[in-house]
Amino acid sequence: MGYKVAIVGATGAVGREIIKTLAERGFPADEVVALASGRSAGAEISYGEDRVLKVRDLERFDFAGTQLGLFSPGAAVSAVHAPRAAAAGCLVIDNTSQFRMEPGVPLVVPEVNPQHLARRPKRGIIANPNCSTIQMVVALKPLHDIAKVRRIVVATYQSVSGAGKEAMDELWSQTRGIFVNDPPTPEQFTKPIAFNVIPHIDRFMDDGATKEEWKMGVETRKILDPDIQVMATCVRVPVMIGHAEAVHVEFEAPITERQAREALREAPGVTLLDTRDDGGYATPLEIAGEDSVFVSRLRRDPTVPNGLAFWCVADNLRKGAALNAVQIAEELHRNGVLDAA
Ligand code: 11C
Repeated sequence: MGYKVAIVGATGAVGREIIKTLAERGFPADEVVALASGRSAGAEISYGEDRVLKVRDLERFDFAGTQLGLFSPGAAVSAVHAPRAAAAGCLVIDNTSQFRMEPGVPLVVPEVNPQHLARRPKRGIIANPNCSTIQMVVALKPLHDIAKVRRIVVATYQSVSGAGKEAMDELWSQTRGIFVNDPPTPEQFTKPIAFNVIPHIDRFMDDGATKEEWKMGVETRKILDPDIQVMATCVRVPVMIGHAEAVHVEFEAPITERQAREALREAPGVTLLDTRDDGGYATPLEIAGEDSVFVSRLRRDPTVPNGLAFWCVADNLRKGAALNAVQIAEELHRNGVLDAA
């Protein structure tokens, strides 16, 4: 027998990707309920080849009898409805930043710390990390196992889909606007995003970092190792789907480039694409829709002891969000945790 699964934020870019991913991977769901704000109630979303889900109003939905909730509605909505769902016995996988750093809420990337999925967490909520953290820790895990990561300096190149569907529309209309002499008016971003790059994602914090940069540090420590130092600069680029990162890592112990290559070739969730010739590296345009974290441009960093540098790219809507959440659900299913709900 399959589960009753609720998708909260079903009409958003990530919500739609979650529905698609559940169908593609044949997740054992008997019933999938699409939930969103009352405004979207009645809208239709396809599920698999031949089914259509009619969106229902989240506010009116009773989670009793629903074993699994995949949430991606925005932090403020999760803050109210994830605990409500958990209290009704529904195990929540929350894709927002609302609960990630709270004690008692596991923050999970299945390739890195699946041990947290062996039993139902006390609060009934499991958090999905931020997309830019997920792809970095998937690539770092096999290297950390060899030589222990001490410090990371990372610059990100993040696509507009990370900021949602309206942001994707804004990139499209600004790009078009430039060709028809209609100057871009920024709404979703602080400056024009077409033909530009913007070193600002999420709000500024007291120390001058942005919250996106802060998340990369605190989340990496919670998932991989509490001693790792992270210095991040997060940048929005005019790309529709796929985040890229230039990652510079200092390790505790020596690690050769060859050891790193071998480990990355074997690592779950990683594709090493690095042939050191024209085009022998991954870019967002060609990996959109793929499940892997692609690692390219791996090389020694001779400016620090035990240093390596690499480039990594992943589909932020899939591995960075929907796929990671569905992989968490699959692992919970394999462990029998959902049956106890
Ligand atoms: C972006 N990484 O690209 C963000 C989107 O904390 O879940 C995801 C924000 C989050 O804008």
